[in-house]
Amino acid sequence: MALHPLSRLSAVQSSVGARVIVVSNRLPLTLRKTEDGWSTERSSGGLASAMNPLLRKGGGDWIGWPGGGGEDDVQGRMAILAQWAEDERCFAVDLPEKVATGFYEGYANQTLWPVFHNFPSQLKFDAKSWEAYIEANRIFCEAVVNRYGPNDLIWVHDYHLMLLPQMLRDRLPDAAIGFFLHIPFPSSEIFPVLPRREELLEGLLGADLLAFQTHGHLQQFRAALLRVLGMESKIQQVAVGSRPVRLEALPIGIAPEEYTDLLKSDKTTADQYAEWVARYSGRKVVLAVDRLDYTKGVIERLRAYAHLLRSSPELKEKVVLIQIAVPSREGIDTYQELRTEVNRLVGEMNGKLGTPEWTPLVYINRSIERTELVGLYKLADVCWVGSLRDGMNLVAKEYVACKPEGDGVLVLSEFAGAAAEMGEALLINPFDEERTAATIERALALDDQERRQRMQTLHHRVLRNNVFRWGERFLGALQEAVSERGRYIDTQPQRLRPTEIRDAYARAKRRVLILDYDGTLVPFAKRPQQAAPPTRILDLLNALASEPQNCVALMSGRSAENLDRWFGMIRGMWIVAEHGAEFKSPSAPAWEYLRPQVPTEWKSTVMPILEHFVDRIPGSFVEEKKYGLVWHYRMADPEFGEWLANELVSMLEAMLAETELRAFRGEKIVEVKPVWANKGEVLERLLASRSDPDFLFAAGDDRTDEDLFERLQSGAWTVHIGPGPTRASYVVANFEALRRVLELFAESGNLSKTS
Ligand code: ADQ
Repeated sequence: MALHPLSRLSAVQSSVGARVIVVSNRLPLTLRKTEDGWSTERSSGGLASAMNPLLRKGGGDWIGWPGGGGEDDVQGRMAILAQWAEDERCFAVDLPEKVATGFYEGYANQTLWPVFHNFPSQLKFDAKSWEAYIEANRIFCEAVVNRYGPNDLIWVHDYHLMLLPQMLRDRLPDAAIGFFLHIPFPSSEIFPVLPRREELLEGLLGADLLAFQTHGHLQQFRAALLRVLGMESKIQQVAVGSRPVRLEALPIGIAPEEYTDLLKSDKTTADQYAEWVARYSGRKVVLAVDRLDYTKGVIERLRAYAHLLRSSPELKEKVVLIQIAVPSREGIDTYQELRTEVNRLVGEMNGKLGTPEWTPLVYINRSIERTELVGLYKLADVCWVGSLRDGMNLVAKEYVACKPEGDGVLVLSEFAGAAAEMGEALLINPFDEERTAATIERALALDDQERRQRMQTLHHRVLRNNVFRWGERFLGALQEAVSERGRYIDTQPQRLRPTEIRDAYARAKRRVLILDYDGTLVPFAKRPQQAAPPTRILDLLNALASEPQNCVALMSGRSAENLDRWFGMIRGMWIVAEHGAEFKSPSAPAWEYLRPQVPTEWKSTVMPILEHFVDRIPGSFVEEKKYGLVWHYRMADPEFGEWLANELVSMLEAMLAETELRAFRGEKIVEVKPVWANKGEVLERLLASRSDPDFLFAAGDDRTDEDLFERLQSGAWTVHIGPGPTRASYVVANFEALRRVLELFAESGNLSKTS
């Protein structure tokens, strides 16, 4: 016997063991005004379908907008809302009408929705609707804070509430906050189009966990972080100061029993199904079920269907397309225009292609009951999901759940998130009318064995990757993210205490000191040539290198020629150039190379790109090194420079993805170099020359030093100069503070000589 969804729900809750507060724009219940006053209706739509069974009796709270406002029967309305809170633990957030309109019909659905679905041409923006969006998020924040108790898990849903995670973080700094984006995240070409994009990203980063429908969307989010905020991230994590934010791809599923139970034993479903079988006997049924939204590709589908009927006359009277379209966002002009256009097309097609015995297209423009929907899923020979862009698309999964025997074909747009995990469907590009029509024809003619094989594989996957599993994975990841937060803080660098390190230095017998140059021993100069070492630094390095217990290495991104000129005279010191690509040890007279042969032909491709950036911002210039190319923008306008640097890195990252070259950002530079030319690689050579050191010290201020810190074992004294995230164990405020530490080393060396 199939398990009821609610019993699964308690399993989710008990395995998670904490109370969950779900926050979404809409509650799963909606207020409706009838002649007798207010009544309650259960919402349809992806989010409600997915979350309802997960939370209905699990003891969690759901916070959202209840629909229906105004001055009518205020008392009756309040009474119903009180009942919802009592019986269903659904807590209504009331938004003033003006705020609700600007927020929902304005910024959320006319600005965010089109941009996130790759329709920037549909974007409409005004500052007032943005203010309303902020205000609505603030009101939601207040409602969550009022319900929050220690150890609750807060789960924020979707694009309406992208500012909420940070607002909550400000009010509840220790709370566990997760965010799930149901819609796609756009590419980094499109995302920057969005007005107020920085605030939105910063709003999201208040969460402990950010989850997306697919890996593709997650990667696009990371690319936007880099491009818009200049923030680097790892596949699964981004650091916001000292707080980690976990990143996940968690495709949503459905509650299969909600469909299969009706299929097995519901009388209305069975009666409807029998009636339709009789009505459509001798004809193949193709089904499409959508909210009436321009992203769902309804018009494209109708055109492709017309194309099919014209190009394959043998299908005449042999096929019917049933298009269900639920009215949606009717307060927005674009949606009304869409509705008019669909109505026109339906009339035109049936008028031109139909016969007295045959209506090729059955169009239903209303919401239908699930009992009916399941009957249609069972009936349909083909289900046609043609989204131009979709976060997931639950219809694809619902249809597959209703095909336990495998007697149906799913035709699925490759631009729906569902395509990432439903490869056995016949995939289409819905923008290609002709090929889409050909795929529908193929679906109608697919042989029995292939059809069953494809559908049964899909069916098992949809049953397994259901909404309960999704919920469990999300809440599990959220709890892990919160505990990672603790571990992360434990591993944050401490301030370096000069006396403590001086004592450790004095006690040691075999020391290794690795020092970066620019930003570490000296401040940054406007041009690289201007940063020549002052006598004080040369004396200090001389003193440290002349200690017999010391092995000192200067590691820099500068060229060998430059370093030789400035430091060649210091005896007993290793010099490492171009981040480790070349080095000179005290025992060898000449420079050695980490790799014997290094291709440099890539420079002629990358150079014009960097030069183009030089043209775009006065004061920037390109430095050519043996192994790398560097774009410097220290003397350029700082804000524009940062912005262009983000753009340049995003562009180069995509271009260099398949090569051994990487583009990375340093202090006011973007450098392109081979990935192996890094300070971590050369470390092995250095340590081989001084086996078993009892004092290992490395200091640096930028990204290239992080490679080194990562390679050094935990007992090493790794020191980062200045603010910013680092893998080092210690930090000092600036190059002067580091210099004082090195002076302490030199003094303690002198003391041991005189004592
Ligand atoms: P939606 O854009 O609403 O959801 P979708 O995933 O297709 O899109 O879900 C629609 C839901 O509404 C399905 O459960 C379907 O059965 C139901 N439905 C559709 N037409 C109906 C009708 N005429 N009558 C009754 N019910 C109908 C958003 C994202 C999606 C994402 C979901 C869930 O846009 O990409 O899959 O959230 O994360």
